Amino acid sequence: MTKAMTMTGTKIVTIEEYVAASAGAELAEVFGAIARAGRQIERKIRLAGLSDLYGAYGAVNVQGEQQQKLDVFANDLLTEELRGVACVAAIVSEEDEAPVVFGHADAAFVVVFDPLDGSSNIDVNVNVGTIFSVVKMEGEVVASVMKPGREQVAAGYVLYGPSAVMVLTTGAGVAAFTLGEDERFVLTAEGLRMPKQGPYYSANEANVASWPAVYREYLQMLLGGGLGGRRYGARYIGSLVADFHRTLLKGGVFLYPPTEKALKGKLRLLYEASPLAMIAEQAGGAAVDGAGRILEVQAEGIHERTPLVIGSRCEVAALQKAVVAALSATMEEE
Ligand code: FDP
Repeated sequence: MTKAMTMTGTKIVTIEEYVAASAGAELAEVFGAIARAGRQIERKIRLAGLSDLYGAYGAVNVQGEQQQKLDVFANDLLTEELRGVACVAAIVSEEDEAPVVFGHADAAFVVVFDPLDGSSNIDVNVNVGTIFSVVKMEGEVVASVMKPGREQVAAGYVLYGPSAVMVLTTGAGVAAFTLGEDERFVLTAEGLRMPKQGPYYSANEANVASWPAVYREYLQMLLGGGLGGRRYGARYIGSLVADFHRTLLKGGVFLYPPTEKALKGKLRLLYEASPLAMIAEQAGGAAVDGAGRILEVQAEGIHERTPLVIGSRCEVAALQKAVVAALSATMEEE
């Protein structure tokens, strides 16, 4: 990883400046809007206990999940900030059943996002995040966002933790920006690389009994030193952005396999798995839905779910190999 300049260094680079230099002025405006929303969301989360912003909003979203007050706040903020950007044609959000179309003529992009991921952690003051993906507007909005993730123009997330960090890629490596006291996200690392193999696995092990056998065996293999003799430790926050951020920096694997109740897993393809997969690959890591690369999956709906295994190349490749072998053994039996 290349350490970028810090607030104490001589040169400070903001997100807008970085994206303008690496990917052009229009995309810089999109990131500027997300950064402004991220800054306000961070502040609301920090002060939520003082302003009665914990707890349920009283409605259920399209996923059938109880919306939290901060989910609604974050969704409204991102929507309104992005509405103000002329090159954004529409947004697709976890919290809205259908795309919100802005009516900007000849707009180049659609932004897809989960405004506040991990929201069951909000009330207990544990890290949450915003995940987003930028795709080209080509024809209809829905068709534009349902293309395989390899066609994303850019992707990123904001992690609201002890510090607020935005990690992003525009297809030329991964950079991280930290929210400073002057309310700007400034470049703090670029050229981030995920270790080839890591020290941790990250999964909700309460579900193990309902995972397919191949995932159970994979976990046993990790625990038994079957991957180069490494003894893995367990880490699970239950907030995807935070679990992914640790995996990006330290290496290892995060997995949310299919379960008996949720055959396609729990996580969403377009605004959770795909953007994080783009970041993982840009950092030298990998992401699969079992047998296949996440970035090749053709979506069938905007709120589609997918199993997700993401992290260091070594751990992800081992899982993928095991799933492919299990599938071909099943096909031979049939
Ligand atoms: P949450 O339900 O709190 O919003 O996709 C949502 C998500 O959190 C992810 O952030 C997290 O990785 C996962 O669900 C946690 O699911 P489990 O509670 O089933 O472990």
